[in-house]
Formats: sequence, structure tokens, C-alpha cells
Amino acid sequence: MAIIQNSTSPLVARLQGVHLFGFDGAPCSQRVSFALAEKGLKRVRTVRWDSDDPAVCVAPPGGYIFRPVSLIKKAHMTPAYAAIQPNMVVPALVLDGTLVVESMDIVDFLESRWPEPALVPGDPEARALMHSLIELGKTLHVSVRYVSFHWGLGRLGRTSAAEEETIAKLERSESPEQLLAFYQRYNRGTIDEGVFLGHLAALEAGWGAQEARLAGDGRPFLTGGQFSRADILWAVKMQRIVECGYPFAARFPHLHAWFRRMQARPPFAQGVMGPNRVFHHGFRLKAAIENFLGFGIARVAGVKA
Ligand SMILES: N[C@@H](CCC(=O)N[C@@H](CS)C(=O)NCC(=O)O)C(=O)O
Repeated sequence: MAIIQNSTSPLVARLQGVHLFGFDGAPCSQRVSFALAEKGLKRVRTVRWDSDDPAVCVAPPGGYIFRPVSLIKKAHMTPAYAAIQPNMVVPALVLDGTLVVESMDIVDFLESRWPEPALVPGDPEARALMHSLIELGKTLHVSVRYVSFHWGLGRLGRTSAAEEETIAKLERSESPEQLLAFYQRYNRGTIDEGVFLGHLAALEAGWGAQEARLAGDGRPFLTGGQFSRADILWAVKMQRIVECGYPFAARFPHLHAWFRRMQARPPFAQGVMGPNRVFHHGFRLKAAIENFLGFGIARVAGVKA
């Protein structure tokens, strides 16, 4: 589990209760807010991410304090945030001074503290499938990045020259995210269309396997009869691609029906959709216009790289 010992941020040790450093439009952060809502923990307050005011350093039991780290304002590319999350991405979670990074490790950590309701299936076979779907989801995280930058964020996803320099200064060479390498190519438009199509095809292969399983036995959840962490990870991933305008209902109807079931869960509505509404509608509108004009993601759905 990605617990960060000896964080250089003075803020971490001061935080009591649960504090989530995240961004509501970001899938990795949404996974954690979805899981917190499934565990019945409510977002009781939203404060500046770096506030060390004693009045907001203690989260009440049964709730959590949200500390939004704006990816738009590039708050994650600052020395103070890098001291909390050394890979300069959201989310990061602190519970009573213990700092955890990596979204699925955070979900695991939450499970160890709040075992009920369980987000792990009781059946060993379903549990093994959950773990393999989570591993697949982690591997495909980079593909969601490429697809959502290309067909979702577009030019908005670019960083300025000054921001690129900041990443170069702050990013550790061993960071698994390798933000600098990505932005250097993304900012200059040097990533070949085939690379983006390859990432979309990788995601489609993942969705195809799930479509077959859901269609095969009519199971309600990805691993069978019980909701699990795999549903959290994949529903949030799908949410982002839906926002890019991908035609799921036509391409993967059973997966689409499963996604509608996930959306109907109150914790999804509360943890993912509620705070994400502005981003969601903005992205959907942009995607609908692009699909209508014929250069959106719908045009390339199902096209191999
Ligand atoms: N492996 C990390 C990935 C985190 C990640 O990539 N976060 C994205 C948002 S989903 C981010 O903060 N990106 C910042 C950027 O692209 O500049 C996790 O699962 O927590």
C-alpha cells in the first residue's frame, strides 16, 4: 500500500480525521470520493487545499474534509503539493496524520479502516476477478489519459512553457506518472493520431471482455452478484469516456446498462456526479458538438489503430 512515511509537508501531521486532496473532475479522485460515499462518509466541508487553520485541520467522525487541488490552475504542480503527493497528481488522502497516495491503494486503506459495507466479494473466484480487473484498470489508466486529453480536454489540457519548466524541476525521475514526458509531446502536438487510436483500442478490448461477461450470465456487477472495488474503478473510468462522447450504448450495450446501474447508485450520484456536474455537462456538450460535426470520438469508435 502506498503509505508515504516522513512526508516533508508540515500540513500532513496536523490533519486529524479524513482529508481528501482531490479534484472533482478527475477520475482518480472520483474513485476515492465514490468509495468514501459507499462507506457512508460524507463530504462535510470543502476548504483550501493547503489551509492549516486549526479550525479545518480536524474532520469530524463520519465525514471528511475535501481539499480541492485545482488541476486547471495547476495547483498540483507546486512544491507544497509535491511535498504531499510526490508524483504531483490527485488524489492523496490523510487519515489521522497517515498519508496515502494511489487511488486504489487509498480505497484499500479505507476498506481496512471501514470494513463495512465490504467492497470485496465474499466468493474467492469473484475476488480474484476483482483483483485482475483492478490490475487491468490500473494498466489502462494511461490510455484513459491519452483518450480524454485528445477527445475531451483538447487544447485545454496543454500546459504553458513556465508550467512545463516547473514540472521539470519538481518531478522525480522515478515518478510512475512521467508527466513531463507526456506534456512535452502533448503541448507540441507531436503525438501521432495512431497512438491515441491505439489507446482507445486498448480500452475497447477491456470493455469488450466485460461486455461478454455481463451479457453471458446477466450478472448485475462486473465480478458477479456483489458490488466491488472493480465496479468503482471501471464506472469512473467509463464516466470520463462517456464525457468524451464515446457511443457506449451502440458499441457495448450490456456494459452501458451496467454503467446506468452504477450511475443510479446514490453513492455515485453523491460522490461522483454531484460535485462533477459542471465538468460533466461542459464535456458532454463539447463532445456532442464534435460528434455532430463528424470529428468527435464516435467517428473512430471501433477503428483499430
Ligand atoms: N496512479 C495514480 C494516477 C493519478 C492521476 O493520474 N491523477 C490525474 C487525474 S485522474 C492527475 O492528477 N493528473 C494531473 C495531470 O495530468 O497534470 C492514481 O491512481 O492515483
